[in-house]
This record gives sequence, structure tokens and C-alpha cells, in this order.
Amino acid sequence: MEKEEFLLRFEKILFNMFGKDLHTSTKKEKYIAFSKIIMNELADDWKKTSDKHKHIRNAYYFSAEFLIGRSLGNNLLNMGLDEKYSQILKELDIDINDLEIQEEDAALGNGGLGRLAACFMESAASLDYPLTGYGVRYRQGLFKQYFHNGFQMEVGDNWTLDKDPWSRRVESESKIIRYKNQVVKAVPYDMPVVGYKNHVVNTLRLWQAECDDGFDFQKFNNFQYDDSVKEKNRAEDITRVLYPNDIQRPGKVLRLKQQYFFSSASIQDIIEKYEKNFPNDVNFEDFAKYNTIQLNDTHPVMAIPEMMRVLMDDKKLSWKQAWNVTSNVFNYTNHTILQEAMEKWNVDVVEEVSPRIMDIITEIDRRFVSDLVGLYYSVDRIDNLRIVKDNTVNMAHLAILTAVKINGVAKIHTEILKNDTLKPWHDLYPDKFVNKTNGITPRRWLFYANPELTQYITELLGEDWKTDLTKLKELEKFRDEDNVLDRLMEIKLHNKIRLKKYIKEHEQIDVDENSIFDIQVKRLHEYKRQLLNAFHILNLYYKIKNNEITDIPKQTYIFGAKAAPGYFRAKAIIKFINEVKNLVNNDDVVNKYIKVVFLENFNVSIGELVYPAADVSEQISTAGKEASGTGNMKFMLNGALTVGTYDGANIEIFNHAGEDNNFPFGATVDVLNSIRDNYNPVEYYYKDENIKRVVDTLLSDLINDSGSFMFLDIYNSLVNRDSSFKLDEYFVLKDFNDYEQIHEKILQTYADKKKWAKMSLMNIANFGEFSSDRTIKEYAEEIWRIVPNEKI
Ligand code: Z57
Repeated sequence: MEKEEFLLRFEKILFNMFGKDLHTSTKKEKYIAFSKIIMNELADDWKKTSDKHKHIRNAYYFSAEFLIGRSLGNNLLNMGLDEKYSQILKELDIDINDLEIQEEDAALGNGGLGRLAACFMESAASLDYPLTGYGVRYRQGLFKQYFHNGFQMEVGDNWTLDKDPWSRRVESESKIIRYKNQVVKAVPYDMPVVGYKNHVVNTLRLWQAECDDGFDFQKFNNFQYDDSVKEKNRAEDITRVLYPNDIQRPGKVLRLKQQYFFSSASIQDIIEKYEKNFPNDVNFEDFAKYNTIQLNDTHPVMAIPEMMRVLMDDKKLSWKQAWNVTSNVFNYTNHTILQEAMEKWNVDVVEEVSPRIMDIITEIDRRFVSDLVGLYYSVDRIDNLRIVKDNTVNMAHLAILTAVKINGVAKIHTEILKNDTLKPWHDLYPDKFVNKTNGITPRRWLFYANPELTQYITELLGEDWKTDLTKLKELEKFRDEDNVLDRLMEIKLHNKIRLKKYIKEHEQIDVDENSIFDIQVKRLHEYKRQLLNAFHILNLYYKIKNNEITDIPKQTYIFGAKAAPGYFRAKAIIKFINEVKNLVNNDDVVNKYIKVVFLENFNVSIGELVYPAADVSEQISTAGKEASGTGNMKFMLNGALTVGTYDGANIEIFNHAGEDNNFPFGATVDVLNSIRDNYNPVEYYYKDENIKRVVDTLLSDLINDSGSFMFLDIYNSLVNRDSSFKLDEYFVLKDFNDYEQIHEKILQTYADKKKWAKMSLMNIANFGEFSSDRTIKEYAEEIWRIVPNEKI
């Protein structure tokens, strides 16, 4: 499209939608009009891609969360149109970046699990795999966070308020969802998933619950006309809001209704498409040859009994026929071993959602038990495996029994699943278990977020590396070239200045771009140990105050984290970090050396500014608890060095980039397992003056929690001997001294700029393994058994 044509279309949309022109329209209106133009630009490719998927084997990614972020900039980049439009807009005196930042993040996810789903969709499109995403179009995404007197406050995220140009409503493909006491309409909103410069546009189909007037409700349930408004709201409630819990499961009926809602709509959709494209297979005997479904955690597990229901009740298959299809279609990804995340639903709750689904689950369990009895399993052994036990449905067990393949998300995590958490299942079905280490998309997290580094790597290596990230390895040959190392550090400095400006504008804090940027951004959870980081900062504070250290390099400690609104202790830790921040920043001796920043409302878009600016990446979870982590990979790709425990994908990062090029520390899983039963943090507290000093700060007058008793709660969780619960469950005190030592090493290393730059280069050079392209290729070849379209 040329400039003149663009201008015509642009003005036409601005006029038709808003009655305005180039001069009178706001930036937001321009963003919407521009996005509409880009949606039109990709329409042909979108149709062509979905046509190609019709008669081949397809994979489907079922996920309650897709943490997408903004679309405009990323779609333009993947379409190869970013420079062209930036130029055209510039000639109209419009800065393309001004339009991009108008877009609200689509925050339809909590953290790692949801962002992983978004990266996977993008990689599949970039590799031309026939993968369709299915999820929920929450009217309200993850809450927005702000701080009031250091406390986290939440406000709703009405992200579609000023239009969502990236969704296409497909009313005609709506589905009916039947609950015990309710019938609702699921309307699909399709979002394009643009592949990287390959003219592939896959689909992310998100379902929204509606109850519009044109729909014949009388037919399905007999509510009174007067109650129709209530009924409409009750329908819309189902997709009203994303549950803001990362890891912890909410045991609410509405949550199970959400899960059944999108699972049922998606299963109906796949079956309907199959009948349309394969009309001769009336008994669905070939269904599993053409369709495979990945369950992202247990959130979409209701899809299993739902598939049985549709095949038996609607398509009139026998149980055996239906089970033969169902047990060959699903795969399941486990994302955590933390018990509080394991979804277990009371039988009454499942029945309240759908009695028929509960019947089917009961029957799956009954037949499974009878098979095990046939194998002469003992009662105890059977009990460990049951789907329904103590009036509770174990969703993971249902997933594992039904799945063809089950995977963990990093090597150590898969080993823990096999040897510990899911051992009884691994003993029964050893061949089902595989590992698929997570990855991240380099398009968003490098090409888009860090254009200067991307450009420089291309200058050094040529263009090839951009479609094969393992070629970054070639950077290693520049490891001793001073001009390359200098340039890398110069780019880092520019990205730090970019973040510095953001911090000045949004947090009113002056930070020094020549200080070490040490960053921990992730959801707030005790196992991720933001508290350990805060204790380290406090320890530095005391050491500087008491002249125990002088002449240390300048450091800026940056946090970003949302706590689940109902997670009291996580909120306490946020308040604590904010208090430490004020203590440090307001002390004119200490703030010469260190500053602390807590970025409000950390999200995907802020991440795009943060990862490229980091010198040090904090990945300090208690060993064994972080299944993989993916933030660790975003930092690595942008040249930060990792200070991290031997946990999740950190271990694989250390192995690929070199332990010597990072800062591993802390107790390993084996060590923690061997000391767990006898661990007594109170001893650490009394025997180590530094530990006592930082822990006692919680109860001192230096900081205060405004009478909330939050700091007392943290204190008690660590060292209150009268408590009935496990003290310091996440071994903060155990790892404290190791963490202090590794930070000393970081400071020493940073003093040698050349050495630091070289370590940074080695991390970038060895990122290849952590591209989600590698991950998706493994899923495609080893689990889904699908091939790229172009190769058919
Ligand atoms: C979530 O974000 C993760 C696991 C869960 O069970 C739930 Br619920 C939410 C995260 C893990 O904590 C990360 O370690 C992992 O990298 C990510 O999922 C993607 O696999």
C-alpha cells in the first residue's frame, strides 16, 4: 500500500468510526484506525492459512490463559511492515511509537503459564504449524496494580473499553453451553497470530459468554421475562473476569463454570469442523488421526468428559468407541509441583456445574479401577491413582489417565514429576512421560523489545540467525574483540537510559544509568523469594550505615510483582519491599550507593522495557519449586547475567551459557531434601548476626506496616518458635549467606567491564536452546506429530 492510498483509507476509517480527521482525532483513535488497516492487510493470509488447515492433521492448544500484551507493534514486525509504516506515518507527522503505546495490554493471563501460551502460538505460526489456540475472552483481564502508602491496590482492567481492533467476532460460529441450571451462548472472538515474515496467520479463538435477546432462551430454560436482565448478567458473569491467582487455585463454582465453558465450546467447535471437513467418518474412527489437543495445565481438563459426552450423547457412539477416540486425542502439560496449585474439585461442585459430566467422570474412574483390579493392584496402590476419591475429583489424575503424553516444563521438573510427585503414575505408564523445556519468542523479546541489539547482531552475523536462533552461537568468535564488547555495553547503556526515563516519569526516582541494574520481575510468591532479595538490600543498608563496607559500585535494585489479591503474605512482602525502598532512597548516605525501585503494575509491555536494561537477572526460587521460569530466558537473551538457584530452567541456562558466565548459588534440591525434616531457621537467626539484624528489622521502628501486622506475619513465618506450621518453608535464612557471597562476587566481576561484557556475550550466544521455536518443534514432532504446512 502506498502513502496516498494509506492516507485515504486512514482518513476514511477515522471519519466513519469517529467522525474525525487526521487533525481532530486523538492518538487513541488513530491507533484504532491504523490497527484496522493492518487487520485488513492480513485478512488474505489469514483466510489462506485457515483454508490450508482444513484437510490435514491439526493441533489445538487449550488454555485458560493467553497473556498476549500489545499486538500492533509485534504484528507489524512479524509482517515485515514496521519500517514501511513507521516511515509513512512519519511523513504525516505521526510517531508510530506514540500510536503503539495507546494499546491496552491484553492481559488475559496471570504470569508464566499464560505468557508461555502466547509465545507458543507465535512460534507455531512462525514455523507454519497448524496450531489453533482456544481460550477465554475475559472482559476484565488481570487487575491493574498501584501502591498506596506502599500497599498494593487493585483496579479492574476493562481492556476492551475503547475497542479491540485485534478481535473478529464470529457470531455465526457460536455454541450453546449447557449447565445444570443455565444455558449460555459462547461467541468466538478470533485473534490473528502472525508468523514471522512467512505470510502465515494462525488463529487464537477466545470465547465470550453472552445472552443476547435474539437468542431463544425459552427453549432451554424457563426463566421469567422480568428476570431477563438478571439472567443476562448471570450469563455474562461467566467470562466477566480472569481469576487473579497465579499458582494458588480458587475453589469457586464460577471458576469451574469458566473452565467448562471454554472447554465445551472448543470441543464442540473441533467436532463440528471435523464433521464438515471429513463427512464420511461417521463413527469418528479417524478423529484422532486428524486432531490432537494440548491441555495447558489442568484448567481445561473438563474437555475430556465433555468430549465423551458429545460423542456418546450427541453422536451416539458407544462408551468404548468414544473412549477410543478421547484417549488418543489429549496431551497434558504439568506446570508445577506445588500442592496448593493442584486442582481438586468437590463432587458436589462438579455436579452443580453439570451432573452429566460428573456421571461420566465417575464412570471413567469406575472402569479404571476395575482395570487395575484386573492387574492385581493392591487397594493402597489403586487408592493413590483414583480419579475420584474422598468425594473429590483429582483433575491431574483424569488428565494423566486420558493423555497420550504428559510433559513437565524443564528437565529437573520432569524428573521430579517422574520420581516423586507423580511416581505412582510413572510406574504405571512410564512411556507417557516426556520433557519439553519451555522457551520464549525471540521476536517479541529481542527483535521488538531490543531493536538496537538486534541490528548490531545482524551487522555481525548477517540475516540468517533471525530465523535460526542457534546461529547466535557464532557470536562466540567475537568474545575477545574489544570493539564488539564495547558496543554491546554501549547498547546496554542505551537500554538502561530508556528504562531510567520510564522510572523517572512513572516512579519519580532518579537512577544512575552507570549503576548495576539488578532486576527481579515476576509474580509475587513466597517460593520465588523476593524476601531474600529484600533482606540482601537491607543487609547492604546496614553495612553501609555502619561503615562495614565502603567504596562499593553503585547499584539499582528493581522489582516488579503483582500479588494475588487474597494472598496476605505476598501483599505483606510488597509492603516490606516498599518500606525498604523508602528507607534506602531517603538515606543520604546509603542512596549514594544503592537505590531501590518497585515498578507499579508490571506487565508484558513494561517487561519489554525492563529485560533489555538488566545487568543482573534475579532467579532465586527455592530449589525444586520453580517448574521452569521463563523470565530467566528473557533476561539471558538480552545479555543479563543470572544470579540463580539450581532450579527449573536456570540449570539448563547455566549448562548452555556456562556456570562461569553466571552466578549460581544456594542449596540444591538434594540438599534441601536431606535437611528438610531437621531444618531449624531459628538457629540461623540466633547464630548469625547479619541474619538477626535483617530479620529483626521487621519488628523495628526503622520501617512500619501502618498497623497492618503484616511484618509480624512475615517474622512469625520465619522464626516464631510457637508456631504450629513449618518455619521458613522456603529456606530464605538457609540460603542467605550464599546469596550474600554471590552478590559480593557480582560486584567484583562488574569492576572488570571487559570480563562482564564477555560473560554477557556468552549468554546471548547460547540462547538458541531457549527459543520457543525449539520448544514448539519438539512438541510438534514428538507429541503432536504434525508437520509444517509448507512441507505437505
Ligand atoms: C503458572 O504461571 C505456572 C505454573 C502453574 O501451575 C500455574 Br497455575 C501458573 C508457571 C510456573 O510457575 C513457571 O515455573 C513456568 O515457567 C510457567 O508456568 C510456564 O511453564
